[in-house]
Amino acid sequence: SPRAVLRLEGGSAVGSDGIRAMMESALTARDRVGVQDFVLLENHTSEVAFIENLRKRFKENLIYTYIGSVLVSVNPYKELEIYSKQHMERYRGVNFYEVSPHIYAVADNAYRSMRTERRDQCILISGESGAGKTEASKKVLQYYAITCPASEHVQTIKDRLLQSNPVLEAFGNAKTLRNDNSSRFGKYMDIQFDFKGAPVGGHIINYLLEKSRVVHQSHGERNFHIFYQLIEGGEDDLLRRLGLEKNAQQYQFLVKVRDGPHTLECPSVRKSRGGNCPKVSSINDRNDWKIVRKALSIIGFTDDEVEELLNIIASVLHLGNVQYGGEDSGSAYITTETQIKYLARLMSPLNQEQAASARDALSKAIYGRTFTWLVNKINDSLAYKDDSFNSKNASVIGLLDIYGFEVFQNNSFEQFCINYCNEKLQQLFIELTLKSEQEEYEAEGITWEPVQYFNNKIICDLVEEKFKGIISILDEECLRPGDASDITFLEKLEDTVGGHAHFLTHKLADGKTRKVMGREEFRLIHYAGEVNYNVNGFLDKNNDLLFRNLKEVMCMSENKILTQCFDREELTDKKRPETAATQFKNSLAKLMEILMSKEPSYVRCIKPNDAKQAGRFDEVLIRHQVKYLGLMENLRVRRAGFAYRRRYETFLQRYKSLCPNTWPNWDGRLVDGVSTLVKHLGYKPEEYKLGRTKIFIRFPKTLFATEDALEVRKHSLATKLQSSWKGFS
Ligand code: AOV
Ligand code: MG
Repeated sequence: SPRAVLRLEGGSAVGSDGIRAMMESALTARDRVGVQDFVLLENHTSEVAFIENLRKRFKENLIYTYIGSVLVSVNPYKELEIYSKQHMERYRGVNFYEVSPHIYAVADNAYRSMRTERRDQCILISGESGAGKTEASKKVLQYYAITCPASEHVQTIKDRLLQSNPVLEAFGNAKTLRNDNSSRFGKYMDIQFDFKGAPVGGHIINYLLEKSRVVHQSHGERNFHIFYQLIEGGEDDLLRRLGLEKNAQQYQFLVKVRDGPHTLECPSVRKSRGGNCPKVSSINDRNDWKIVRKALSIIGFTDDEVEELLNIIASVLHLGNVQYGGEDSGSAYITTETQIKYLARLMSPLNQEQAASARDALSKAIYGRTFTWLVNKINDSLAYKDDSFNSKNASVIGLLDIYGFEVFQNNSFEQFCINYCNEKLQQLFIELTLKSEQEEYEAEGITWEPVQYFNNKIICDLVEEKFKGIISILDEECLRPGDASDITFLEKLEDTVGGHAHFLTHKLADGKTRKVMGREEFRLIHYAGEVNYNVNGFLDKNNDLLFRNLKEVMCMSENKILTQCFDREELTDKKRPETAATQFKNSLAKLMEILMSKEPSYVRCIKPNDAKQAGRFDEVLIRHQVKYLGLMENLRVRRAGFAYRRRYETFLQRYKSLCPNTWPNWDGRLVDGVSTLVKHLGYKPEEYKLGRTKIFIRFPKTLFATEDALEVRKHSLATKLQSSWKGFS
């Protein structure tokens, strides 16, 4: 109940000092900690009131608030004591509204819906970079691992599910300017449950790893965590075998700073700007190494496999240290003394620039494919192998944690893909929240008035439409022989989508130039903000080509992982592979289908400040997120109809003591019982509606009044009881 929760959250003691004190304390608690569900706000159309409520709660470390069934979460940037086993227990099997808002409530609710309705669920976590998506998804997984029933086999799966996180984060996360542990790949994880509700298997789908990070990072950012973990934490023996030194500064891929996206490297620049940020105060690479190494074993990697995996990681670092000089003839030669003779042979017909870029392409390919191999390997270990278990009969909860919307000084192809992915997710949110709300009213036979939304479909179309979307145009330039370049791509964009309301370049309609934009940039007006993309490198990254002879060498490798990553068939395959953007687009389309087939729960994460600091509530930043996440509209939709809805049995059970006709039991039809009850309570006809299975209450204050009446009733019962005790003694 809202009141019960108010007391719970406010922590105020409700003693036996009489009902007035009790009511007052409940009310002051509400003043202090705000409302746990935004639909209870008196002034629900006011953004000021919305943000004030968030702020009150944030100050009290109440980072979670509902909008109906959507959970809004504000990143506290500090450890809170709300994730213990006791907390988990508190949320098990309890109704959404009976306990204070929590990610565990969302997890539990999805689990129970899956169990009782036999319907697959998914939990969609969104928000910008650093808002807390990955942390939230880990909390959900931990909740299931701790609270779901387990046998010995299930325990193994639970452990593996949990341990897949540190491994994938080591290889797929990195420090960016926005987040010290930023996901650089998208992840969708299915957790499969058997008929007893025990997690018996899992499956992960990964989306577009930002592999360009392997060869360059912007100032203040890092390469993937695993490189530093290995160098900082790797045992001396191991490092010796891998030929690595215990000093990240030795490796060009770890110290190189290149600010622009895809700026061709220049040795002199590199020398003068060496030293990225190998150490980060919030990260303990040495310790993380131990965690990752242990996790690999738990997941089922043999020592040999781990060694081969690390061989690859080390090779990438060595590869990065291969450097080229220029000959008078223009051909490159390798200046570093390394044993990698094949590189010398293969790369010398290229000029210096080409050789460096071939080296980088190889490094990216090796790393990217190894990452996919890793995901497959984890999937093998999560697959349920018992023949008696038919995975088709399993119920599934899907967990989506992708890279959040991001804007940097310099934005390239990767940001374009990441932000496009966020557009798609927002689109899904719009469709599903609107749709499900509408469906509920329909199913219950209640008339409803639709609410106006900003629909970002227009931006999704701009990016993905056939023939005239940005990705199509990019592909066209990638396929076009001759003079196609990043700049001709930009020109084509101007010709084709120049007039689009969400697209801009430096060219103004009257032929003048827009000064704030570079000549190599286009701007997209995303749902979450405006982003300038520099087209430099778009074609290369989209083509994602690797010299054939480099592939051949990889196929000949003795490293078993590499030979699995580079399949010989690829060498004979004449078909042109799909471009990176098209692959991504198609995989997102598939993802949307998967998500649409499940019942969604939403977690909307908000980042409180850009400084990654605890206790700082940056109002401007938060207001912006509230706006683009569509939270006010979400609230309006929720309120446009009815603020509260309860199944008849739940409603009757809770309030039946308030009416002599329903107390202690109601024998007739539930709907008649509820009808009798609310009439007795004095509900006016415009305040509520009776659907097929639920009562819909329009205003929160109606329910509050009923809750108050319940408090009074309980109190008078207690007083009666007390006086009868007194009579005894
Ligand atoms: P993200 O997943 O949304 O960003 P994370 O989940 O990695 O963001 O959160 C960023 C950091 O915020 C974490 O490393 C924690 O330090 C802190 N944090 C987040 N949630 C909590 C919480 N509930 N309690 C305590 N600290 C938290 V990105 O992957 O960059 O889009 O791509
Ligand atoms: Mg993340």
